[in-house]
Amino acid sequence: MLNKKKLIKIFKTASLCRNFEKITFKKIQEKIIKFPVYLSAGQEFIASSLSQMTSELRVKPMIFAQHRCHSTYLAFGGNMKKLINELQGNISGATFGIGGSASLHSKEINMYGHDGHMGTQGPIGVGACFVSRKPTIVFLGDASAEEDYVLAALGWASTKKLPILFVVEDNNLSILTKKKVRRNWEMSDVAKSFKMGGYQLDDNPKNIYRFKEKIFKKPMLLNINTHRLFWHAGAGQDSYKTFDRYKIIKKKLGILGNKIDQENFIRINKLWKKHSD
Ligand SMILES: Cc1ncc(C[n+]2csc(CCOP(=O)(O)OP(=O)(O)O)c2C)c(N)n1
Ligand SMILES: [Mg+2]
Repeated sequence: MLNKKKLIKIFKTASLCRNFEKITFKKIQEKIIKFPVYLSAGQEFIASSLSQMTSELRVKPMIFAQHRCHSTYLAFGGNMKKLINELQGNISGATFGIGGSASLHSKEINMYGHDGHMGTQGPIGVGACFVSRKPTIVFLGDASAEEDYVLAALGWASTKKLPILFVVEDNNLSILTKKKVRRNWEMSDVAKSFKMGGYQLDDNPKNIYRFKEKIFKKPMLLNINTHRLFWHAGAGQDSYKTFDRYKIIKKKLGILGNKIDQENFIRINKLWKKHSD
């Protein structure tokens, strides 16, 4: 069960991710960042909860993310200075200033940069897990999960009983196209049909945390419903009514929630200033 102490830890990580994206949003508007940026605000409790779970399990998984990966990188301990530099195209960036927002790579946290083709992280992650048998997390968008090669990779992961966790960050959108327009099935059912654990849940940390003891024992897929706060790419908002888990949990934590949020904002702002050209 997720107790208050652990919830606060997860919130601290989520707050780091959220404030990073909030400030990055401004930097895009100010044209300090000059290439496409995929903000992950709204979805940060997924990576934040999983990083808490893996650290409690004392597991440092291989991480295969996709384009919307800032929160994944930060939540699992990626260096923020290197991310700031990366977003400005500097050689001191996480991927030497040439990977950009979508392909964050970090040897320190075992995170493999994405190549930009939706869903390729599926078969690549399965292959890496198959040869190494190391605990692995593959993050997929709800649209990327639809790619045929992802489905084939799920089958192989199941057949070989790999210690792999597929996480579908289901924001119900492929750029602007809703899931119901694209398909009439769910990834959790696909996983079950491949004889692996397949679950449908929301991004409330207490619901994600429930899977702590189950992950990496056998292949499993968590389809986690979440909400993208900002545009697919760049700085803008599709709707001001979008559900915001961060706001709810911050409110629940009261004064402490506000304090953590403000401290992160000040700290990250300073860091951005220090590392801006
Ligand atoms: C194979 C391929 N087809 C199309 C694209 C263009 N494209 C980039 S992101 C995207 C939508 C991705 O949606 P999803 O996987 O749900 O991730 P989200 O952006 O919602 O986080 C599309 C169609 C691409 N990058 N690769
Ligand atoms: Mg999506």
